[in-house]
Amino acid sequence: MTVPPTPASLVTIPASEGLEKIAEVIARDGGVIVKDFLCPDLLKEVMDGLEPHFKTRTTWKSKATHGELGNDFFPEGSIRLYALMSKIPEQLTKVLRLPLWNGIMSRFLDDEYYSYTGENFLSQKSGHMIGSTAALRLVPGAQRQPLHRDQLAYLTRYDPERPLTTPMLGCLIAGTKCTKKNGATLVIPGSHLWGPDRSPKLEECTYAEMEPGSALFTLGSTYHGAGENKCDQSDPDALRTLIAVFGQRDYLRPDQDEVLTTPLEIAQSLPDDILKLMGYYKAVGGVGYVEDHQHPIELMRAETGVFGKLGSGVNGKTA
Ligand SMILES: O=C(O)CCC(=O)C(=O)O
Ligand SMILES: [Fe+2]
Repeated sequence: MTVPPTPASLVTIPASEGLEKIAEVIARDGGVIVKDFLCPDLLKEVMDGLEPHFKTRTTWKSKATHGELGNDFFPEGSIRLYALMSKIPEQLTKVLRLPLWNGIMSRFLDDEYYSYTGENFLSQKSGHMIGSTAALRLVPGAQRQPLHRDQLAYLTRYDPERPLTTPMLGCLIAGTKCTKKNGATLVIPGSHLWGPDRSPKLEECTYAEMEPGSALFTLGSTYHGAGENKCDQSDPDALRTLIAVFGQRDYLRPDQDEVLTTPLEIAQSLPDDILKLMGYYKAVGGVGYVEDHQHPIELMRAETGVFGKLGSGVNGKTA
């Protein structure tokens, strides 16, 4: 009989231990749980702000608009709220200003760079920005999510020469208790050092069980995924809610923002192949989405009715 491997464990560190220790563990294990990352008052403000929005949502239909990440990537039976700046701007502003959130993002995403412009030596340090924000609720019956590396959306290959280089960092804040039973995130510590040909196995996972206010930080290369919610409706911890505040390298975007700089009247008259070059469609891995992982053009069409249909698209067809 083969004995299943014992999963490596995920370390929990109180926020008060400070950035250095936290960053050290993330670099070593690919992730860490930071206890008391949000104080109870701010956590309450965030959750109170989210609740009315959750009420407007139904459970996720997994095959909706995100085939790029494979079928059933987002768990059927989860309730997902995206673009939190449009929903809880004041509360999210407070989270984004937390020195620890910024410190962790900065440590793994900010880059030092230099170059010559003529004889001039130009030294620069890049920063980080929001990659995406979401509130992820699992209700009883929600299915497990496939194990994945978040950086898959950016089509980033693992580079053994620079194992800690990732385009983005995950930050999942526990809005509720997260338990093995209600769907705590499954994580494979150490998997940030795996090459691209090793597939993640369930037996290698540990559960990121957390108290409200704790946060799970993961490198973009660390395998993880939402657990299954096996609770009864009557369970006091039946709902599992995480607030995702993901960061990414701030230079990962077009040099010139065509979508913002082109007036709507002009953009509306352009064919789809040109709109694609301008950024009105997601990239192949899914980055550049709006709302529930839709292409930006879908949002524009819903608002204007005509977007992308007036011009002649690729091969004379419109999308
Ligand atoms: O809901 C979770 O526990 C994890 C979610 C996640 O990994 C994702 O959506 O990328
Ligand atoms: Fe993920």
